[in-house]
Amino acid sequence: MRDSDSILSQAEAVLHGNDRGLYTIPAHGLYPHQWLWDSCFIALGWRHLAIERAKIEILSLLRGQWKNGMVPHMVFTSGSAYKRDRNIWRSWVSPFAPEDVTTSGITQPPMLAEAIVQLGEKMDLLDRRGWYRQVFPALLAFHEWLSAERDPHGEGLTLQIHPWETGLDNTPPWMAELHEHLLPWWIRALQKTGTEKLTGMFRRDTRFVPKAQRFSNVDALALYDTQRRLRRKAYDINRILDHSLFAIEDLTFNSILVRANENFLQIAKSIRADVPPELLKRVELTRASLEDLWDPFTEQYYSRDFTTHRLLKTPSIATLMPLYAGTISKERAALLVKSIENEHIFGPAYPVPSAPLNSAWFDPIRYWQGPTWFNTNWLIADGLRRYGYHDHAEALVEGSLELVRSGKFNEYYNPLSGEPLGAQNFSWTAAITRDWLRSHKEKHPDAKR
Ligand code: 9WN
Repeated sequence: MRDSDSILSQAEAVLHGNDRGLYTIPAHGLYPHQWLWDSCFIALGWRHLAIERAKIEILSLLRGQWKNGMVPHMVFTSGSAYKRDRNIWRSWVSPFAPEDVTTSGITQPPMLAEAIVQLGEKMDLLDRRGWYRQVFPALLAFHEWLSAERDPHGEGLTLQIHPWETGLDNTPPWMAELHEHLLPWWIRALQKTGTEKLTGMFRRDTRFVPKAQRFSNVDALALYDTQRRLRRKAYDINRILDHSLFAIEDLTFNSILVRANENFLQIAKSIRADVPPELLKRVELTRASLEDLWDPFTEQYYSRDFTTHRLLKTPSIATLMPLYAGTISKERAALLVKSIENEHIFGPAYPVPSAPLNSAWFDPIRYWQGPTWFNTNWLIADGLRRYGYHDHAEALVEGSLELVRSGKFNEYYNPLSGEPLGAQNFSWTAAITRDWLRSHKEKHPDAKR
């Protein structure tokens, strides 16, 4: 067993190893660019080490902001080595893309406001207000874009157009939709003849991580096919929706949005900035509309099809995200907590699995279909505290820290055995470890952890 000081310094070494000056890559090899929600979680780690560096992490993310307000899910590293990656996206096909950097053409869960507030907590009042003023225009533009472009019917919930926008790539509810309704004929044909296996040769990800720990070849083909269709429509939401591609009101994304809105309003209030009345109304509506995702029969929340409003009743880690939103009733929160307490659902030896154990999709090593991830644990622990479940939150943090005591800061872990999986020296695992240990020390200076 290593003590917390050595874990802290090992976590710091991971962050320094992945630091590219302006931003921190998630991991060597597999993830050599900047990602939206990664940088937000990574900044939580940097804020305890060097607040200026933490600010740079967020500001460099904003270099990629589109003229219409979208903060893209990836900002690409420059240089000829990554030409192929930039070419997959070709952000320049959109008139809204920035000129100085190339980016992806979709977004990711809006963790920006949370990261901005968490950084602000490390500053004195004057610096905090200066920081908030510096980032407010970009944050406002992002929230206005989310509301205008991603909630075209004014329903309060935003729609997502690619599984990558949820941050949970091959998560069961999206994959179930894909397999049942949206798999293109040519991928079905490859699948039928077993020839999809050949495409494995062209996959870059499985050069770094064993195949069984990533998404399947069929899923990989479908993810890239969907991405290419979005590119062909120049990432123009009207053209995309006209062709009824994937459009899902994702539970994780919208739960995070509810909380992001609260943080956004807090920032605006603290600097006495005006929030357009239309946006204020939408914030209220979003909070209320999250309840439309509740299913009284199975007593849990789900994502929803944007067009038909059908609930996609496949449970996943998203099921617990309304705890982080913080606006659901105590009674509903209690039902969610029960499923975390249940060792056959979300409570195995190393919680919280990205798919419940009693799901047909559950696979303890396959990416977002079973393994335990640090960022979703950070969100759930935070939500548990908001509902007064302090002991549950502590147990979850302790259980997660147990996973890194071996000194391995992996991308994800087997929830049954604790085995480290995915990419090694993964930035947000290290950053969140630092955040948990440091925040705990600040609150309990004499504690052993
Ligand atoms: C696609 C960077 C990102 C995370 C996502 C995770 C994975 C990318 C991928 O890696 O997604 O965006 O290549 O699979 O699912 O949450 O932000 O760490």
